[in-house]
Amino acid sequence: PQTIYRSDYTPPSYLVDTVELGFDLDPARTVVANRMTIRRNPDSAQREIELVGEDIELVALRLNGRLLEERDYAINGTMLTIPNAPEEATLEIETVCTPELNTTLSGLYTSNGNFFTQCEAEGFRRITYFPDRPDVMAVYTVMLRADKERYPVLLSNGNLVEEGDLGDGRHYAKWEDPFKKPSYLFALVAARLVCQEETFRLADGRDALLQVWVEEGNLDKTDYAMQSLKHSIRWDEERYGLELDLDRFMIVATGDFNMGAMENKGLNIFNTKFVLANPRVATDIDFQGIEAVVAHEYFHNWTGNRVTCRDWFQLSLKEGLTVFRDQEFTADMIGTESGRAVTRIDQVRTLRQAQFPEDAGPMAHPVRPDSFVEINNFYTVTVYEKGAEVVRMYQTLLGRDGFRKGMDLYFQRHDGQAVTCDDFRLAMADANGCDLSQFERWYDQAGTPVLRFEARYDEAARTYSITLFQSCPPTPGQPEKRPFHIPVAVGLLDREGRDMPLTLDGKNAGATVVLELTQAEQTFVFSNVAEQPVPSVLRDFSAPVILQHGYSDSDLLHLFSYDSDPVNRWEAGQRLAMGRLLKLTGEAAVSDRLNLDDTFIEAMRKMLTDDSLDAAFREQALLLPTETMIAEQLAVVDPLAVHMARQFMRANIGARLRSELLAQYEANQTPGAYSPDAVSSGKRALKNLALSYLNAAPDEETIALALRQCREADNMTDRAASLSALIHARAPEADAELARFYEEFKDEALVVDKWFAMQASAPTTDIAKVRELMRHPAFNLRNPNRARSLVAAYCMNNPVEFHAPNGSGYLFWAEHVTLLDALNPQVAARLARAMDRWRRYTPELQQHMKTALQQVAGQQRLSNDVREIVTKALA
Ligand code: B3K
Ligand code: ZN
Repeated sequence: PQTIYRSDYTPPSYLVDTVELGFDLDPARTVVANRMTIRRNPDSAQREIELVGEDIELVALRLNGRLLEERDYAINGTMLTIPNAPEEATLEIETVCTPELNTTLSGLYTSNGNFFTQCEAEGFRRITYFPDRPDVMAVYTVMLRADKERYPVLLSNGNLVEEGDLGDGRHYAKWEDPFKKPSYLFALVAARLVCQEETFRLADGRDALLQVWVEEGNLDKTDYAMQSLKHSIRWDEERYGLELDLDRFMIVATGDFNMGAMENKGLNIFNTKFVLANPRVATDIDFQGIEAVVAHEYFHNWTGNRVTCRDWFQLSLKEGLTVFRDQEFTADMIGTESGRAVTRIDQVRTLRQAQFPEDAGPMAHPVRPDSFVEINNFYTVTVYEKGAEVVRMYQTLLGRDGFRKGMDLYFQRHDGQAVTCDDFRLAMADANGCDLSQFERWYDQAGTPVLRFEARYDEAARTYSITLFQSCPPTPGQPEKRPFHIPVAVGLLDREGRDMPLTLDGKNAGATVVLELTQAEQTFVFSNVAEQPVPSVLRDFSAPVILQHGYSDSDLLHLFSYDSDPVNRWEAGQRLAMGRLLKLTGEAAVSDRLNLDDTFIEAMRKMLTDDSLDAAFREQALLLPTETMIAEQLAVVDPLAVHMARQFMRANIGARLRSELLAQYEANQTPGAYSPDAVSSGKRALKNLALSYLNAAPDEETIALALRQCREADNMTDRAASLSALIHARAPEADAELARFYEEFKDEALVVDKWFAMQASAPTTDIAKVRELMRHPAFNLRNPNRARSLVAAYCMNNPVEFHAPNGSGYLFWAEHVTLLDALNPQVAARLARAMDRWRRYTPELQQHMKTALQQVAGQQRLSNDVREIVTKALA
């Protein structure tokens, strides 16, 4: 496989102005006619026409009406080149493909008999020969022809301009997208579907038609997606002055999809997981996911579609920015300050759970990578979530108004263009008259910066000085790092826990000040400091860094009780827990007599019972760091010891706070009709956390409680939580409840996924059990959601069983990465990443893991996707 370098970028040799596509849709043999007007790119030195095509059969090629013979062009692998071409030309290409055999779900494929496309990143080349790169933007017209009975609905990007009958049982629809777009935003759907639709008045007075398309029988699950879409349109108008630019906006759901959803112009295609919801089948988390993903894809219309990426190295230009926008939307939708904080805490948890490990492992890459083998491997938490943190830092440094000015300038300069992350950074800098050149390092340097501070109070001078130190560990290909430009939000708490008014450089700086750290080491001096404070550093998680703290237990308890910044208040609790979890892990490896101090339990008790705090916040504050997060703190990981330590802590909380947990369990019931709003879902979250702690130290009463909830729940959140509690408690009733659950929901694919995932991720499911589940009639490796719900859930969310000392989990992994790779390389490559951190485990486990990795690497036929992952892991 070939490595592609960012530094090798050259402009396309030819530009495409218009594309007319004609599809004769047939699952076994679809004929695609592509007629393009092209012209030589004045910015390119290259003179040949360059097209790419993959897994398609070329039938005919015409240049300005003349049929080309084989000697007129060359095909080399996926590349088709035409030398000696004129300045301007009409190029016509006819190809054939087989959608029903396309298990990769990239390009044109069928799902449950319906046609869908997925073109990002490089799927369009699986539909026709094309300069399939995002800096080639063209205007598309699409003609779809298909059997009328089987495919009554024919959709593509933009506006419907014509439809009708073709006689012979077939019909057609013609679509025009007035906006120039890169090929990765092309989409079509030909299907038997039904829709919920609505006209919606836009800010400028125009009416837009909004549609959510699903299979018949799912129309009772589209309300929330439709509502989320309307909220998203409104929000983008109000917050950024960005309007929907089409007369029609469609969302279509498919059960076979590699990721969450796709922002094709005017025709977003979604995984059913992020569309379908009602209280019976979807949890609070599912509702949240739908709102966020619908918003994310909608926001791409401006950040991604109107302004797109010059090349795939710039992916975070659209993804980091759009994730930031959907995060802000989610926070605004909740509205309250504490609600915002809870969403921020969720984001920090995601970074710690997934991005920091990625940044410290063999796949570590900058937000703007320097090279890749397979671009689909770079749709990562680094590009998305760290990318969003980078965008957030502009807002932290420039303020909301300054950030908005930067956005306005970005669109003013680049609407209709394919640009780079530098263009975005320059728009931010120029709109605010500031220099953001050092900020470029956030795009170029991989690894999570480590921040440390030393502070000194001078009683006589009434000054408090904080010295901040930064460093960044080496990552593959980047041994040395230069200092980052880091916004560090700081507040000082007095003895009573109140914020002290801050004076910096003689100026009043309020309760929280953003210190700009640009050197490896820098000192900031606060004056008029009346007493020795406790510093609250990195408030609101103002930068994606690891803060190595030197806090004493009493400092942390102080912050946990009083910090006015809810994120740092939560953080103090996490640090209190983490310190103990690490100690317990060390002890668990050598002894079975563990101990947890009263101080910690008392802090938890106080938090649990503090009714002045929202339930949602208390739930976050009581949730322990995950086993993955604990493992990241250890030089050598013994997953069993980590699991035992965390279980011990959970059981202790369950037993020692039993009466308080029971009281909160009752106090946070949500009677009446289910609503997914933040207050109700926060209550359910706290109630169900209480149930899970109680059942970490199970007895008849706690099991009876879970069983009653499982039998009486009228919504999936409560049903799933109680079933999970029964499984984890090893309750004798768990199996019967699992069976009843399956029977009740066996026709709801997304709920069956939950049923598999719940079992696969439970420490009660060992290798024999997971293999038995693989033989269940409802299991299907071809469907990505189902494969993830069982195989990936076991390999990634069940650490103690996956890392079984005999290596059985790793063999299971190797077997299924290989099987999946033959079907769907993208899904296989995600699963392959379960081994990323293999070098951190005990020597015995490492040996087994290496064997499994080598087993995969040694396969004759392996996709570039999986090969890149295992090669980098073994390097
Ligand atoms: N842009 C798509 C992701 C495409 C992934 C291709 N392997 C979804 C999103 O980020 O909105
Ligand atoms: Zn996106």
